[in-house]
Amino acid sequence: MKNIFANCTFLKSAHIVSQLPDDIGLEIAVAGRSNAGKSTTINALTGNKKMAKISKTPGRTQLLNCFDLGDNRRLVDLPGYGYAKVPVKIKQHWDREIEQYLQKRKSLIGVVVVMDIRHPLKDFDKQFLYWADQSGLFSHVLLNKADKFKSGKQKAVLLQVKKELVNISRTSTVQIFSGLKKEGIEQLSQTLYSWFNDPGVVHLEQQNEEQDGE
Ligand SMILES: Nc1nc2c(ncn2[C@@H]2O[C@H](COP(=O)(O)OP(=O)(O)OP(=O)(O)O)[C@@H](O)[C@H]2O)c(=O)[nH]1
Ligand SMILES: [Mg+2]
Repeated sequence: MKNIFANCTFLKSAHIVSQLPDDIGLEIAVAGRSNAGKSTTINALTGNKKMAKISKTPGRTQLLNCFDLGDNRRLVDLPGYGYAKVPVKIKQHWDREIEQYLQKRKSLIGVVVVMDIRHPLKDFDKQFLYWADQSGLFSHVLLNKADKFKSGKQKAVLLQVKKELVNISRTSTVQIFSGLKKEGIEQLSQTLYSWFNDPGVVHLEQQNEEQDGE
């Protein structure tokens, strides 16, 4: 299988939705609380430490950073949600832009939701996953920073999160991950491949359910 992520290139940064690349093809966004490791995840996935900027200061990613995977397939690194220290005006601007992006972007097929394994499924994560499911988007949860826990504890959290996810989203999947140690990359890339290769699956399933319910 060709590794499309290894051929990833930086496309552009958008301050506002209107600056994004044309809304054609297929796009996957990386979302999650500030500091959870979204940028680190993109770097690990693409094998390029400099692809997305990483910072020890939360709130670093304040733009929608777009990456090109070829054939009109893209990754988008979103600014973290739940970051309190940016000025209110900027925060409001971002909330509005990201909401616009998530609701209006036709090429968006799925979201990777990065969480710190030590603080999984915060309220906003749950709302986000619920919304993604209702909107017919794929979602995949990364329990990142797994290197902070021993394997037994990692598995316990995975089980707990799986249990809770059932009540939040019909389609969401979850895995243990460490962007730092590059653990779980294979499972993540397989998941994203499957979305790119069969982007209609979630939409179709939902349409069928709606029809069944009539
Ligand atoms: N131990 C450990 N630290 C990690 C891991 N992934 C990310 N970090 C650290 O967590 C911090 C935040 O990582 P980023 O990738 O910048 O997080 P982000 O979600 O993009 O943050 P914002 O853009 O500010 O929302 C950095 O100091 C990373 O080095 C991991 O798997 N393990
Ligand atoms: Mg970032």
